[in-house]
Amino acid sequence: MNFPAPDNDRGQEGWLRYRPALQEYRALAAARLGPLALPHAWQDDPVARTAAAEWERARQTICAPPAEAPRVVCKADAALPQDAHELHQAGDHLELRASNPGGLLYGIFRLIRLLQTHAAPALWPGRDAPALRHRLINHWDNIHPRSDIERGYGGRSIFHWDELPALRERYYEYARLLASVGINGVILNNVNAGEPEIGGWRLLEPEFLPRLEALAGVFRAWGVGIGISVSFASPVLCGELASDDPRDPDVIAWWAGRTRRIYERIPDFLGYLIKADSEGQPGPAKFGLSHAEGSRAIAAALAPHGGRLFWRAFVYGMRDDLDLVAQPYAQFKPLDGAFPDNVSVQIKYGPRDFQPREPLHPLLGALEKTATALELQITQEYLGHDTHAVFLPSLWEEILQTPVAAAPTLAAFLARSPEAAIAGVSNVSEAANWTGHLFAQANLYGFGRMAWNPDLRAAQIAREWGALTFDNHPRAMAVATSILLRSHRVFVGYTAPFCLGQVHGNADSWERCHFDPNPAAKNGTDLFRADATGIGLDRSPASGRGVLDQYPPALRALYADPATCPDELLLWFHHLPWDWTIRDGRRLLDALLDSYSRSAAEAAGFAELWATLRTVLAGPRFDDTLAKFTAQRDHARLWADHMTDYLTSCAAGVRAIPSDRAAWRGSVPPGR
Ligand code: BDP
Repeated sequence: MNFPAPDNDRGQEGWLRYRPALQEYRALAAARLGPLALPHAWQDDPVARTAAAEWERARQTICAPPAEAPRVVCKADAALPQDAHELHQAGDHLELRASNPGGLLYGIFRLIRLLQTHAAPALWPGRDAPALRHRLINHWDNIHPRSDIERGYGGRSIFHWDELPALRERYYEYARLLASVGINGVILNNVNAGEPEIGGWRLLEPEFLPRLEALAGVFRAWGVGIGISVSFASPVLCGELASDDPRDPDVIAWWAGRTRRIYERIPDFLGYLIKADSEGQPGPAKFGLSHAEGSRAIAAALAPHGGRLFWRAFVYGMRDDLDLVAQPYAQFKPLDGAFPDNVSVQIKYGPRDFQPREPLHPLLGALEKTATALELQITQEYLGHDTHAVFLPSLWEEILQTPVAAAPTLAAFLARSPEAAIAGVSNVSEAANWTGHLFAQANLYGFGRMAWNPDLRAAQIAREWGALTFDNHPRAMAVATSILLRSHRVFVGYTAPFCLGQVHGNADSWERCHFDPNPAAKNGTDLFRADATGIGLDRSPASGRGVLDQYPPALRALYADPATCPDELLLWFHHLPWDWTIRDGRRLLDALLDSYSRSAAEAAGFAELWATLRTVLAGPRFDDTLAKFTAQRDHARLWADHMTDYLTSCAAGVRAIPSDRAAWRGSVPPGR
């Protein structure tokens, strides 16, 4: 059987491949699948109309129901929570109740997913509601004059600001993909909005308003709001004021005026995202003000319109007396409750910077009087760009299920706040298949699903994505899930075993940044220490770094002792001798070297496993993905060899890479 049928999809259809269902399934399902009947009040609502059109597209292609099939009747039900829906069989027809048109759209996408995966009609009824109010994508896309994505590893931006307000078909398709997994907000540009050469601050200039308005119209129809990243120095950068002091009445009036003009044209505008006092971006520190004080003028400008300000906690450099990873907590924890109500503090999952693995950021779950937004990175900045297959829901599950100070898990902590948010840094670009590597689509898909339900498990998401992407083909699904569910462990195994970080090089070329290993450049800094005495960074209580003091007592006790600290976090918290005995009885150095070589071999196995699908999956998706797995195999080998040589030399007290090895760095091209 050649199913899924070979086709020319390069991956542009993503997981929304509406292919005809098997004959047996159609015989079972089609008779109930008439067109959607909208409640009177929603007849002209753009989101409800989108839902009806999407339903037509799906039901006709997947099941081709008979003309007399009873309508699927949608009813508005104010008793359901925002964006929730409930589906049940009512006599001869299906009834879909929803709180709002968004709830209807998500209900329709859920039903379509059930049809795509051939779920028996008895399994269709059900109720579903998002756990979090804000499910956001953050683009790190530059505006002008460049249209690349932060650091270049993400490819070209899908937004063409030079053409807007003229629209491209691709914007609609993108909004559709996002809505299908429950995303309801998009920040359009890079957080480094104050950089002159990438022009993010310009989005507040009047000439950009019609362009924003045009994009807002596209996304609105799919229930997705738009927002932008702004610079703290916008009043100055836009050339209108000499100061950006947030206490200055002119500055306050400037923000209010600019923001009002946006809302006049985009009443459902989401708000702003800001990176302040971080990596050179301006902020309130120069006025001696805290982040909370600095947020007030901008938050006040948004408040009358119901807008939100997402204020990032990715900051360092202000407290040089502290370990880098301890700085955000030290700055933000004392400000709990001091931010205006419409501010969320947006916190990366780990305290360092989106490493392949990190312990949970201690600020997550520590803010009780301030809304928290969890920031994840869907793009694989430190995880092999779009060359390596790395299924991030495995990492996110680990993070979301970690206990925090105020709740049994981070997921539970987030879900209990009415303004809770998850933001994911986008991995979407101009690539034909959106994400470069086909398997990176699984991360976008998985991000949406986990933002909707942070308790969802990676294994379920992998199965869903495999079924949707490979049209239920059992072998393709088995291969995909087998690779996906091992991929994060394997990648960590050949790049950062035992939480050894951050050994990626910055590289002289923009595109290679954070792609190749360069441990020699990072050793001896606050990142890691490898010398003749041992390896890892000492953050134990005895180190005096104060990092562990920021964790809840149970985690503090667990991490403080190298005998109880989980292996996967060991070298983050401890500097240990090379012959330290880890829990399974091996010497640390042996275990490290074993991890590199085994994991690189396992990555090579991904290419072989994928190649077994040649006969069932012939077509560009197969070929493009095989090329990616082959490059991953080679790059994993390079990582393993390089790290093996380097650590062996450190253990011998030499600390150098043999010159015949140094030459290969840079020989595997990154994906884009
Ligand atoms: C780091 C990136 C840098 C971003 C920064 C951030 O290397 O390009 O601007 O994070 O999150 O991961 O602001």
